[in-house]
Amino acid sequence: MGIYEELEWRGLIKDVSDPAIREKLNAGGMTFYIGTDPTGDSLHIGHFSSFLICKRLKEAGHHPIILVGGGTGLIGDPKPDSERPMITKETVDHNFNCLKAQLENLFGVEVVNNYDWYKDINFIDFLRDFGKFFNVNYMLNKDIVARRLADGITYTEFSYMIMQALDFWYLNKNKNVTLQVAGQDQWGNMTAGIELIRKKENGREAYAFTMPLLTKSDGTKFGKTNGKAIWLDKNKTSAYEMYQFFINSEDSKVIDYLKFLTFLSKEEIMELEEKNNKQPHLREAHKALAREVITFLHGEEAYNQAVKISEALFSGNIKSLTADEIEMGFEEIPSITGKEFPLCEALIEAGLAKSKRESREFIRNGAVAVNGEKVTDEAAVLNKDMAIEGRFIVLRRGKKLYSLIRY
Ligand code: 485
Repeated sequence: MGIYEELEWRGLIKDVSDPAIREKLNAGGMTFYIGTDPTGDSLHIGHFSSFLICKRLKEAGHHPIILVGGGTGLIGDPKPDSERPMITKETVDHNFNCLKAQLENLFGVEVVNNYDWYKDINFIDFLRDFGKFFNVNYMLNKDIVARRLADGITYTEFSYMIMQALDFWYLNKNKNVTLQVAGQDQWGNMTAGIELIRKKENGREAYAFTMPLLTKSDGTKFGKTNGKAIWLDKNKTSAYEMYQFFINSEDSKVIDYLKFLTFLSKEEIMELEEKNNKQPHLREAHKALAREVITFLHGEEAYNQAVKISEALFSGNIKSLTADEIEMGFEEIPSITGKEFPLCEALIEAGLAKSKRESREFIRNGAVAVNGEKVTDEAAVLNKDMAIEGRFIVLRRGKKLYSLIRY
């Protein structure tokens, strides 16, 4: 199986600009690029699935370059529905530095900035040297522009495809880049580049292929929980949160995700597929997915910690956790401010009981746990001394209702 066939098997090939790409990818030796705009200060899991192509193609003997668009980020790739708000130059600059560090750290790949070549192009030269190669009719017919015509698109965003085309041309000329890869939404921008290279360089061929968007079974974008994106920065999405995200992925999609997001071999994934079909309750495929992605992103220690927190919360063995681990595990759980107060009042404040009478009843019946240990004394009092590392008391009522007291 060549790399092309492997990518095909993983479901990573959507559109190709030329059937010759199969042979070219299998032969190795191409320099290719994939780009992102610095619209935020971290990449998310969707970006991760795209950027993994760098490692896959590198291992097949190709040379990757990553572009972070310090220039295009100031303009904004048209979204299907509406104009993007402009971001300040300072923010783009800040985001650029964050993304560059993140990408270098994860993939060890050369990162280039298209601002470096735009900054020297003046407006007249731009119109003469590049604008002349773009027929407005051709631009209007590109999917992404056509979809915006009814509601309107500014000249600024309309020009975006010329910039991305110019990048491809520039990298082709200066870095021998002959292939651009991206998600399927980038097809129009990439083919614009292929044509620009052809026109400016006497018919020289360049190539592009797209990867499908990762979706959930209902067709919506993969990569969000409760409306929140899954970020690669662990200060924005902890390893524990990421673990929960992957462990809870849909049974019907988990094999697709393994193909997209891991380097496990075909044999390994097929074995997991069989386990997922025969014993779905063991969640072997989900666990492998979580392990592979989190270890790649944050290392083995962070992964082990995520498993430890998950197990402790599942079994109720809170005492085994450090205060930092509690903080991670309870990020989504409501908390109240700590003081010295009777347990039966704390339960009400925390929303775990409606009245003192109900509180006492819960305590008496053994339904209440403090830091994972059942408390049946109705007169129990909570204070900072009981808090784990002086910081947290974890209250539980019943099997699943939690609240955190922060000291
Ligand atoms: O020369 C280039 C300049 C900018 C870009 C690419 C080449 C960025 C591109 N226009 C873009 O908007 N990319 C998206 C982003 O930055 O978030 C996403 C794509 C997705 C995938 C991912 O980047 O929507 O399909 O390619 C890496």
